[in-house]
Amino acid sequence: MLSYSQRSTLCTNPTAKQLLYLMDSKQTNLCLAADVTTKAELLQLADQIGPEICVLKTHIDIVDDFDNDLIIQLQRLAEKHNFLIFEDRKFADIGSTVQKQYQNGIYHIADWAHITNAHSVAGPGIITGLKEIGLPKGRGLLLLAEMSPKGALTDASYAQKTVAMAEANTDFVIGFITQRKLSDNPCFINMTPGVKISQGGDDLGQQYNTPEKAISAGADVIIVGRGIIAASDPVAEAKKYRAEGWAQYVAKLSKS
Ligand code: S5P
Repeated sequence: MLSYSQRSTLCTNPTAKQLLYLMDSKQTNLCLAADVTTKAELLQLADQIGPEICVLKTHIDIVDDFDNDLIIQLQRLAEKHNFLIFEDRKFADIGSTVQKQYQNGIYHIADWAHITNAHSVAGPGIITGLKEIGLPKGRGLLLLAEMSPKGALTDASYAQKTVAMAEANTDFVIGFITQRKLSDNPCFINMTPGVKISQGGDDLGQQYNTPEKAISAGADVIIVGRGIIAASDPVAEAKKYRAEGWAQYVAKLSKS
C-alpha cells in the first residue's frame, strides 16, 4: 500500500495532489461535515475544528444568512488551518445546466470550492460540463459511486459504471464518495460518509460504520458530521475521530 504522500506524487490533478500531500503532512484523514444552518456556527466550526481536519465539507445552500463574506472568511480559515473546502453540491443534471449551477447563481461554487461532487446517473456529460469550468481553476470532482443510506439505488453495477466514467476523466475526477474501495488507481481518493464511533443510524435511513470499518473497507478520508457536531464537546470529539482515523491508516500501511 502506498502512503498518501507517495500517491500525491503520482497524481496530475492539483487538488488531488494537494489533498494527499496535506493529509500526510498534517496527519489527518478526517473530513468534517459542517451541516449547520447559520454563518456564525459554520465559521466557528471551521475555526475550532479546522486544525484537526484535511477537508471541510459544506452544504452552502442550508445556511440561512449566507453572504459573500462567509466565503471570504471560510477561505481565510482554510489558509490559516490548512484544509480544503468541499462543497457537497451533488450535481445531477445535464452538462449544460450543471455548468451554470457550478459557476453562477448566488454561490459561485467553482470560485471557492476546491472540491465538489456529482452523481453519475446523468452520464459522462455531467463530468465534461463541470470539467470545462473547474479544471482551468485546478478544481477536483468526486463522483458519488455508492451512497450510505438504507435502500440507496447505487448497487455494485452502478458503482462499477461510475468508476469507468472516472477512469475516462482522470484529469478532473479525483475520487469517489463510496463505502468501499472500488479501483486500484492510487490517484482516486475514497471519501466515506456515514461514519460514527457508535454504529447505528438515524430515523431517516442514514447508516453508520465505525472509522475502523470504513478505513478497512477502503476509505482514505472519513466524513463525520453529527458524530462531531452534535457532541457536547465537538473539538474533543473531532480530536478522537482524527486520532482513530489516523491510527487505522498507519496500521493499514504498516501491515502492507
Ligand atoms: O451517501 C452519502 C453521501 C454524502 S456526501 N451519505 C451522506 O451522508 N453524505 C453526506 O455526509 C451528507 O450529506 C452529510 O452532509 C454527511 C453525513 O452526515 P452525518 O451527520 O450523518 O455524519
